Amino acid sequence: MGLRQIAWMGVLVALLACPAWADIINGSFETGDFTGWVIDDWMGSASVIDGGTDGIKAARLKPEGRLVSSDDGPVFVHGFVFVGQELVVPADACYILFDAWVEGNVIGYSDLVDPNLPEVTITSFSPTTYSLNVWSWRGEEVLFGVVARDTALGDNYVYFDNARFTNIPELPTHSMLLLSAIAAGLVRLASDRRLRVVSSQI
Ligand SMILES: [Ca+2]
Repeated sequence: MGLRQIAWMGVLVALLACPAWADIINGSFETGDFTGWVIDDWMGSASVIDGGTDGIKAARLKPEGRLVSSDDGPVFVHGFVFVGQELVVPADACYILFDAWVEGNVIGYSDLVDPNLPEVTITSFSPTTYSLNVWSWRGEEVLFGVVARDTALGDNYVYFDNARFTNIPELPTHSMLLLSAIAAGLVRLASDRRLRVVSSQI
């Protein structure tokens, strides 16, 4: 890889990096516990486990629904676990990003105010980065969190990790800037080569 390619890799990394604020306490569960977070686990349990998208620690929510007898036979009543944090959204933040995934018969939800009216639904079985738009909440206090609800009996989990704010604007804008930068670099590379060819012919 030449110096020019290394330079462009650096530009790419800088553009894609998500600066983290200190406003989310223990956002990656790096303390190994729920310091900074509030838990509601009246129908299940929550724990911090080894692993996660950073290979260190992540939260695991385990809702535990149950069968309740009724005139029509047993009915499944879903479990419920919530892990959240009260936050003041930074004035220049664009999104909260977080990584989450599910295992078993379970669905996760996330929102900035009321997870029962979810903005994001978590159904991926592999680690996925989700985003919540915080533009209209800048400077205000919100309750950000993830809810886990199971849909059948069994070992059902929602995993949650690496919550952070980002000030990077809309992805399409971001991508266009990136493509423009790459295009400009390629044009320049091509003109440099032409110059070299011309000069070698003189
Ligand atoms: Ca983590």
